[in-house]
Amino acid sequence: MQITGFELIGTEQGLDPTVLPHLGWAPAVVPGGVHESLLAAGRIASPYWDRQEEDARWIEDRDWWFRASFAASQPAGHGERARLVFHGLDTVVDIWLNGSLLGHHENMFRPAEFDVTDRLEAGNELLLRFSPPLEGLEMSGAAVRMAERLAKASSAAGAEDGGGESTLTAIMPFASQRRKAAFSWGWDFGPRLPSIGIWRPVELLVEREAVVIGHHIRTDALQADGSALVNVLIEVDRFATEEALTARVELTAPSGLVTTVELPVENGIARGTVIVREVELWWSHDLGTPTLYEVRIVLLDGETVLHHIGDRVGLRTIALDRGEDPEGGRRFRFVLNGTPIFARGAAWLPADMLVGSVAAERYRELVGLARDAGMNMLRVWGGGIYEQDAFYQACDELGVLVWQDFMFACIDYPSDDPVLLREVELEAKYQVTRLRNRASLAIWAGNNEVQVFHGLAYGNYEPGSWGYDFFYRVLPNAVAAHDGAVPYWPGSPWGEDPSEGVLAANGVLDGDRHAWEVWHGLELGAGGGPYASVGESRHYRRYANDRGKFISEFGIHASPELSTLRRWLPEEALEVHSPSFDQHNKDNPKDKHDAVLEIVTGIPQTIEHYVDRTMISQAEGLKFGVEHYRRRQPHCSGTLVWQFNDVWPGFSWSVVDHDLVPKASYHYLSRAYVPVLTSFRVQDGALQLWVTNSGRTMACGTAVVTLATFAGREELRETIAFELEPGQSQAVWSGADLPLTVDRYAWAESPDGLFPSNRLFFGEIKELPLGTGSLDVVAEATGPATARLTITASGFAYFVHVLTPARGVRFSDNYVDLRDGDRVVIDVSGLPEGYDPAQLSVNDYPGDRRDSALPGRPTSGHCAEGNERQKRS
Ligand code: BMA
Repeated sequence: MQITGFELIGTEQGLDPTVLPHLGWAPAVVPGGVHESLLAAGRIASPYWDRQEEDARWIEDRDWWFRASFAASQPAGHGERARLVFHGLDTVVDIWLNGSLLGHHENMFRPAEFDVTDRLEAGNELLLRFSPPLEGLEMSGAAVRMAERLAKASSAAGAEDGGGESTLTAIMPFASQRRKAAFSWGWDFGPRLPSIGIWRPVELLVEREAVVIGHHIRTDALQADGSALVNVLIEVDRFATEEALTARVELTAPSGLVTTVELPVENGIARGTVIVREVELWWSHDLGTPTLYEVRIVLLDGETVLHHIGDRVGLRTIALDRGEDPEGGRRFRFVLNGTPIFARGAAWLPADMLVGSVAAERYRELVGLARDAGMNMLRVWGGGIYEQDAFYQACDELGVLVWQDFMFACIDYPSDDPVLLREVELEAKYQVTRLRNRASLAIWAGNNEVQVFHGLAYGNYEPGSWGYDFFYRVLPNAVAAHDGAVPYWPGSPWGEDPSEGVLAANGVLDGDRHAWEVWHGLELGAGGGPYASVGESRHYRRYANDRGKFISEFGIHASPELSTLRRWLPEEALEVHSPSFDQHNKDNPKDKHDAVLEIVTGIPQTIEHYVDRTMISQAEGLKFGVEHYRRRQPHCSGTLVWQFNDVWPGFSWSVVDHDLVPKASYHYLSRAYVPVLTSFRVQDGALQLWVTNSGRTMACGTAVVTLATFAGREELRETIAFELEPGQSQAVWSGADLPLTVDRYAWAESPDGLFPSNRLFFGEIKELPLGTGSLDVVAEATGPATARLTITASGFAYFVHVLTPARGVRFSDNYVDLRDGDRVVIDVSGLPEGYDPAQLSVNDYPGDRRDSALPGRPTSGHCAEGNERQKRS
């Protein structure tokens, strides 16, 4: 039974609880938290609107009490027990049942469970007190030293804001001692808004004699005859029976084929290997079907059913290939069902600052967007949360692999502290057990960037009280003991090639790396330089130096679309670097992008230009990076863009904004992440066409390459036939002595639709002779909320895009380039009912065209309404 109907109240600390009944309680959002409850009650305004974020700061300093009453008949029957399970409490909490203390808990990443068999009455009162999440913590001397060293080291590595006070130096030295999501204290992509409250369901479980407390359906091997060896483990807690028990396990394939096994329970465990014939494997969506089997587990005492549970699991093997790489160093390559893959994806952040109330539909939509962009892996970043079940369910069903960090990020953790150590042990066991049946789970990584930060500060990775014991003993042991199949990796990034010294953790010869040479302009192991200007040192061209084996972070900022900004900033703040604008950008300095924009597009002055130009810089940069890394397949075997989504409506590296509106980069990535990619590169003055096959089958086709001037003169046309093995990437054509000048472009297309068209320019975007053509747009309604746009270009049109009139509008394609006479058909869905598609506005870059006719741009009436709503909420 789920316990609902909670109420809450906030008080000063140290309040005498006997006065509580006389105070004014308000309904609480559970699962959810304090902020959500106060928002629903109209007691605080949206912290995301304008500069209201600081108005919510007081919440983290109060005590917050939650109460609920529930009826229960005391377990009367012989052999019954009752347990209260709090699946997620955020974070420092004392719990009372019927006036007596049940216990204290301070880890949001593992449940609090209590046997209440002898404490239940007919009517029960549950009371919880959440104390301020940082209460009682003192900054440790080690943390102070770390912060000082880091400030020095990061300015030496080229960080412009090195030495300034940040979450990392001011708060994490406290917060790292307590198991709460690190990002909630503010990060370089989000505000300080620490969630507090009951963030996962509360259940009362009445159990009889024995229950299944864990299960693991693990695919150990795939056999030549089309069957799979599946290891089945059932963990049983028998608390009131001495009888011989058995566990019956049934696996039902989509075809209807059932595999059944019955296993005796001995010492709390039933284990056995079963052969699943005609196995229907789980594949990532790009390589096959993410098939799931229905699982039913029944615990039996003779013929009597004591307990039963259900699940859905995928059968697949996953491994990490770290074999020798012929170009030097070691591979870092995932192998799914025996097939080496190129991981194409992004880093996943919590879907909102307020992690307890993210709807399952939001997870489904976000993961669906990732899948639709061709992504086959999302990395759950270590400064956030172990995600909600709805996230993993979406990944399992939609065929998206998960790189799972343990929740540690960017700073030393005092791993010698026995209380923290105990919490980490329990948390690791719980989370590994919780996620081990997820077909999507591809790897566990110890943390985000703890080793690199420690290495920067101290110059070594010697054992010590900085998390060493967690990342090299506790966490790998938990993965080995409770999973035993999914690989463990000590951190993201991590690498251990001795020739790279302290930079090995982020080196190019081994392991994964975070490529923050671009954007942050740091010197982190990929080499290159010296650079003529700050802009050059952060320019996306630097990706081309990177010979890393797996790039688990690389990113560039871009503004959300103007319609999103209008929903969260007041009209007068819609100016580049207005105080509200800058407050929605948490990276420092606020004009960091300018040095690169100056080179790529020119520095934008208006908000419209800011949106377009930052989107161009991000989209072109990520395209450039992904193409470079994919050409290097199989030496490089993965690109995970930083970052997929946003925790609030801000300026960040995300490719989908907080209103779930995709940025231009999302559409560029969709084209760069297709299984068969063609890309151009200029090598020693020659123009090369590359084909990269990341599919499971041969890629056989033709590519038509043209070289033309923007004015429309075609100077070269060649048809190239190619045949590539799965996993192969190679130049299939090269043209020497061609005039590769800024007034020309190269174009590749597939006559049979095997790959999307691609192009290469020979200068920065701002240098190209663009903007002389025109677009013809035909818009037709295809249903009450859908439309089709047919756009035809006269002259070359760059960055042609349709703007979204409302949240939730989806385009089958967007931000495309069209040559003279090219036509694109864009299907639009999710329009507001009855929306006239003729109102959709179509623009390109430089975009001045749109300043004349703007029928479909979000009208001020529409946005003003939205703004009013935000202000009121
Ligand atoms: C990475 C992350 C985050 C950070 C991002 C952007 O390395 O792991 O800590 O938000 O860079 O700076």
